Amino acid sequence: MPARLTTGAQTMSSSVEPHINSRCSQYPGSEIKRFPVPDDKVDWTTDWPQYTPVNYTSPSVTKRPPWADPGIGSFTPHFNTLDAAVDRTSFEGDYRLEQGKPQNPRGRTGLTGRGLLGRWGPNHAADPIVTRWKVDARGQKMPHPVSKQPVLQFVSIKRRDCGEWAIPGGMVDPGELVSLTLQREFSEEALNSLNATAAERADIRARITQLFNTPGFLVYQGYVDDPRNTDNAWMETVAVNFHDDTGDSVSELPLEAGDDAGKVGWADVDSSFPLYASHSHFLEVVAKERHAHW
Ligand code: RP5
Repeated sequence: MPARLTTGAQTMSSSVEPHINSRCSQYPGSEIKRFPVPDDKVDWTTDWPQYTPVNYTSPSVTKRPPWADPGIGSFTPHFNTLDAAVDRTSFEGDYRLEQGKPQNPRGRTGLTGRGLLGRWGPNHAADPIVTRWKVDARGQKMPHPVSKQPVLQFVSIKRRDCGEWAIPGGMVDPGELVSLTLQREFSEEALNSLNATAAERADIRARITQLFNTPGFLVYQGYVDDPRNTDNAWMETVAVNFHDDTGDSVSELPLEAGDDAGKVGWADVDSSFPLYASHSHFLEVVAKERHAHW
């Protein structure tokens, strides 16, 4: 079986909505424009003989084995299963193969090939959502002025590739347990930006380990509406919330304020804060679960 999360975490089902970022005209990091796919043509079951998607795989991908697969035809991948250490199963169920290539389970994207993604089919990521309560100088929870509900804050990073704020997620390495990916990615993002002594770093690392050893709340597992998705390659993630309820654990991490100048910081969980890919949806689930402002 693939290395899936096995904590005592709860889960919440997600509704299937047509992807939007995956059809955004300008393909990231390139001059490529997708073939336009209107809402009523996203579904593969809708006959559309005029569909002539652009084919694109970034040269940066083909230069990165073993992170990236070779081209179809030059290797023999085993789809819909654990292929050696590479997890080619999908949270969306078995995906179809068209002319030997995986077909995006959420429909057309206007682009074939892999774009910027390394794997044909699902590309598995993990998203650690680390939260604390927003408190005043006396340590009292601060209710939102409009909703009157307490406000959560989460650790957010500014992505280098697009400049958008995001959850500090990353790719699951072949054979890696998702629980390890969650902690590794968070530690890399949170620690790399810090001006801290070796002793401070050791303390921070210990706090992170302690928090990630508590059972998280499994927020979501499945397809991500990521702007890098294509007809043949797409992002999937496991998003887990680790919450420092008492504020005496990772809440004290000396991160930069969450403004545009910083690369990592505590940001208020609020529906008006634009986030990368499907990340806003994940935070909405967290806010509802913890009866917080959204
Ligand atoms: C998103 O891309 C996932 O939700 C995750 O946050 C991220 C992983 O990709 P990289 O940050 O490694 O590029 O779809």
